Amino acid sequence: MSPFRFKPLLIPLSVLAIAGTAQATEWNMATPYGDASFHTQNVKQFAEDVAEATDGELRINVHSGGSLVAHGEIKPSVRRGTVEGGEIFLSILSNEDPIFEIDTLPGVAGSYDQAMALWETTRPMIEELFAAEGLMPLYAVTWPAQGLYTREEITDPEQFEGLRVRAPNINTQRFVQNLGGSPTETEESDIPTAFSTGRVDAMITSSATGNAMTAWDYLSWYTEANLWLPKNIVFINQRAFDRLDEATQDALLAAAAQAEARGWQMSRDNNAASLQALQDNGISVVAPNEAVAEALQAAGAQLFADWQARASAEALALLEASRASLEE
Ligand code: PCA
Repeated sequence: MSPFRFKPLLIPLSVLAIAGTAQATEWNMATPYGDASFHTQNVKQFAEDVAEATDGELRINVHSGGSLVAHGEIKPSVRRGTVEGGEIFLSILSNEDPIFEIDTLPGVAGSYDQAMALWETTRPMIEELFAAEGLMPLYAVTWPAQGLYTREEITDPEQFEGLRVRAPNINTQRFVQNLGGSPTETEESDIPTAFSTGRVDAMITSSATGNAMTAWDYLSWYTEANLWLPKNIVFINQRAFDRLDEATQDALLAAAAQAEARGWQMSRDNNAASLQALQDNGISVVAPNEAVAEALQAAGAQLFADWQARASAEALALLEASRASLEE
C-alpha cells in the first residue's frame, strides 16, 4: 500500500499578489461625460498624475460616458463604496440642498472670476454636506457659460412659447418654464438622439457641449445668453481615502489641486475653441437682441426669487460673501 500523500494545495491568487511586491491599490472612477469632454480629459490626466506620483501604488480607472454607472447613480455608488470615486454635475443634487444649485442661477456667476469666487466661498459648506455622507470632494471645475441652441434665430420672446428645450438640470428646466417653453431633462450623451427622434427643438448648454455633441448636425443658432457657469464636482469615498497610506493621500490631494487649476484653464480655452468650432461648422453665434434679453432677464429674476425662498440662511449668506469678495 502506497503511503498517504497530501494532494497539492492551491494558493489563492490574491495571497500570491500580497506576497509578491507591495500590492497596488486600484480604484474605479465613474463619470457621466464622454471622452470629447474637457472634463473627462482632465480627470483622465488626474488619474495619470496620481499613478505617476505614487509610482503606480494608486491606480484610478476612469470609466467615462456613464459606462460603469449612470449619472444619477454615481453619488449613491460612491457612498456605498461600490466605486471609489465619481464625477457629477453638481446641480443635479438640487433636491438635497439648494446650495448645490447656487451655480445655476442668473446674475450670480456670469464670468470665470465670479464662478471661482462662488466656488471658494461655498466650498466649505459643500464639503461638509458631502462629508456627512462619507464623501470627500477632490475638486470642482466649471463648464463655460450656458446659452441657447435653436434651429431658427430667436428674435422675438414669443418664439419661446411651447418651445421644447432640452435642459441638464432642474433649475434650467424651471428657467425654460419661466420663458413659456416646455423643458425636458436629458443627459448630455442622449442629446443627439433627443434631436434625431424629434423629442426636442432646442437646448440649453455650453459651447463645450455643443461642440462635443456636434450641435451643427441638428441646430443652426447659438444665442450667447451667458446664463450662468455651472460646475462638475469630483469626489471619492472617505473610507477608501482613509485606507491609503499618508504619502499616497498627499500625492492624491496634490494631483487634485493641480486638476482643479488645470480644469478651470481648460474650460476657458475650450470655450474659445468651441465657439470657433461652432461657427466653422455653420452655426451662427449671436448675442440676444433687446427684447430677447429682457425676456431672459425676467425669467432669470423669477428663478432667482424662487431660489431665495428655498435657500437656507447659510446659503444666502455665502452668496453675499461671494459677491463681496469680488468687490474688495
Ligand atoms: N454641459 C453639460 C452640463 C452643462 C454643460 O455645459 C450638459 O449640458 O449636460
